[in-house]
Amino acid sequence: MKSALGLGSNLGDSQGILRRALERLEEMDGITLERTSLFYATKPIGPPQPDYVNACAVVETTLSAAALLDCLQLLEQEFDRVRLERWGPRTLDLDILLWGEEVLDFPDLQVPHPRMAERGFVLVPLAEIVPDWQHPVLGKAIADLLKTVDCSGVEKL
Ligand code: A4P
Ligand code: MG
Repeated sequence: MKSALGLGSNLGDSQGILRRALERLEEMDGITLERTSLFYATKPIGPPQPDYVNACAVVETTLSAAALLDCLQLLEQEFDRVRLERWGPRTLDLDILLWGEEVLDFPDLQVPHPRMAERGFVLVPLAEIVPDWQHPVLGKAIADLLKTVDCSGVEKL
């Protein structure tokens, strides 16, 4: 299965953390990193907090979506993520954005990521690598969704 992932960090050496997280992902059994976006400096959405570094990646995986989520959460822990508050600062946040063109709705996993279509910090890096991927709920390509959001707080690093 092809899956799109979102990466974010706004504590510590964020660019270094994202770079190492991508290396670690590639090392994991059942996950092949296919494409990685550039890194972007982004203004925070949510409570006041430092700017983020965001990126997206496309992986090919033999894992189930639940097993991929477990891997991502292990990786978050590896980078000492402290969960203080929802939408608050974090050393590493890894989200499953898309799972092929399937819709998943489990208590602990909703894909497409419920807030991805409103967020420039997701759509700008995602459109860079997979502009034609169709959002299965909205029925629009990523590049078209991108035209509908404010991207003023998103800048290439
Ligand atoms: N979960 C459900 N669906 C998914 C999914 N598709 N991918 C569950 C990953 N996890 C998913 O996540 C809480 C729970 O969501 C997980 O246990 C998992 O079972 P979390 O990562 O612990 O909490 P969170 O990230 O603080 O909450 P949430 O709601 O995921 O926040 P968001 O929507 O990810 O927003 N501003 C900028 N500029 N850049 C950012 O990256 N990120 C956020 C976090 C806020 N503002 C930001 C950014
Ligand atoms: Mg998250």
